[in-house]
Amino acid sequence: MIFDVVTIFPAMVEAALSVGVVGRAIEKGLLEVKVRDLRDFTTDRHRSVDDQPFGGGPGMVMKVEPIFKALDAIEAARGTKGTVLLTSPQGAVFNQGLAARLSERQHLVLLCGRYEGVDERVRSRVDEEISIGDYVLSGGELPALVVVDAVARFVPGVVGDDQSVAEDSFSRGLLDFPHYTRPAEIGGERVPDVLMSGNHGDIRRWRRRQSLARTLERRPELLDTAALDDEERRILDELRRKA
Ligand code: 4FV
Repeated sequence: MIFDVVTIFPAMVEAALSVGVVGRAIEKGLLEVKVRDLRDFTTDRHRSVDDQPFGGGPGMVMKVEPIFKALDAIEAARGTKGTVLLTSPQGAVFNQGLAARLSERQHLVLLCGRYEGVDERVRSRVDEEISIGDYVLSGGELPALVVVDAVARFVPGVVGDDQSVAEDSFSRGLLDFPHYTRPAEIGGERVPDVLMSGNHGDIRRWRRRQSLARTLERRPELLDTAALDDEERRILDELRRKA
């Protein structure tokens, strides 16, 4: 899978992509991520990427030309234009389902906004606009990194044990079950005995019940769309009766 990320802060993006699961996946060649400095696509000696807003008002707006030149260069280099994504608060709210859908594409291009945002005409070359949440950040780089990280986890081999991706929270639309590791007891708090039992059937049932109970308590709306099997539906009914 190929990612092109267009930003005025390439070092910030490269730093985040140089570590952890995604960093290793890039080293292993499972992913190709090229970070492109938007200023390399400017033509004036000040390498300007922003300008004053028509109609006045605070802040600056990102210019069209450097962004279009960057998209042209990517298309020329890759031979495909890719799926162009703009991260902005006006986009569709990102979630695991959207991550899974995007992971089916071969080539994603992520445009990172800054300042007040991009000139509206940039959207004529944007396929999808994505928001990571209803708050305003100072730039689109962090959202772009969220998208790269979440999508990359669907690429076979990126996450050591593909099983854990399948069990990732939200993959099945539920919140995750509690996790424990050594020490077995600390401050009088013991790890639940079932997890020490070695009985994998009991452990699996306990984890399912915990996921359902936590989802019912914290995010009940997720249960409307979660893909539950018969056993989970039985557990959920019991939890709801007890609630
Ligand atoms: C954002 C978000 C976000 C808005 C203006 C960048 C900033 C600045 N992007 N989800 N929330 N972007 O706040 O995606 O250009």
